[in-house]
Amino acid sequence: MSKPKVLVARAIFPETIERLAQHFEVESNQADEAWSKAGLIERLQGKAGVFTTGSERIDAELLDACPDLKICANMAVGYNNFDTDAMTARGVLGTNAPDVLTETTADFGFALLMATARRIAESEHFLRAGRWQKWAYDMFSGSDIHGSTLGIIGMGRIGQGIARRGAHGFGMKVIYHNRSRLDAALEAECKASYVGKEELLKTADHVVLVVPYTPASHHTIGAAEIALMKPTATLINIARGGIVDDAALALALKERRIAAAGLDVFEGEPKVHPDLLTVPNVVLTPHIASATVPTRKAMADLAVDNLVGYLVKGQPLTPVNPAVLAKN
Ligand code: 8YV
Repeated sequence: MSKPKVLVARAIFPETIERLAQHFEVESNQADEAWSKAGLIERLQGKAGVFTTGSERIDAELLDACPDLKICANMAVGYNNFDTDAMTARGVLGTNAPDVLTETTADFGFALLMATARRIAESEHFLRAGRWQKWAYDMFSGSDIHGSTLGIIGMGRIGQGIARRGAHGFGMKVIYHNRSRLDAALEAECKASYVGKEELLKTADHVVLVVPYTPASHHTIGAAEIALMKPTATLINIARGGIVDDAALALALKERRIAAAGLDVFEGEPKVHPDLLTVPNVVLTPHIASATVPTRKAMADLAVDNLVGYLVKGQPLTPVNPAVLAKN
């Protein structure tokens, strides 16, 4: 019997391709060419599955043009690149890659928080530029992490990981806001107290964003929300581009209405709002929160497991629209 065909949309570990090849006829993109939507659609003809990374938009137009497609396996926990309604309506399963990146991403959130609050990137640029002539008592004074108030918006697995690091490792007071409140045991474990969004913005010394992107979470932080924050506060976005109004943030940073920001994700990335590139009080990283070799391998493995699980064994591991399974 011939093997089902799958497409890997972006360059990936060679061992990921090898694993897929044990079960499927694989077309890959190891040259990491930038495919247009039409190019992606063309390559998806006859394919039962696609391995996506979060950059490929799977929408009604694409699905209608690819009638053989049964599953889109994202190598990412976020899946805002999927139009899940359109997928469900056409019986196409989507899967994501949760859990395997939680601790790595929480580590990075904390690293970005510390780099931002303690002005590590800004002072390093100063040093590299040969501008360090003498020590001064007020050189690059930042804000403390230990003992401060950490406000987390989005208290899923990654948010909880950040809360644990802050509360247990740095003695921070942790407050959070989320669509739903955690159960008491989980709140106690994270040493986190539930507050309204406005209270969080007004009282936190450091605000970390970890909410998934949906139309409802678009611009969770805009000019009005920034205006509520302390002038000494820092804002960290490791969630998704579009959760923050980047233009409003760039202006606020320029006018020092908050102290600093750390951003790993951007509206319209890989483009970055030009004003963010010129303000000194922001740390900018290119969407690398999950980027350690073991974690990226685990994410790729989970995407493969989902493709094999669904197309070969009939049972995916981490479906995002399980209604498709019920229909089958
Ligand atoms: C990915 C991410 O690296 O998992 C997510 O949702 O944002 C990152 O970990 C990125 O989406 C590429 O797949």
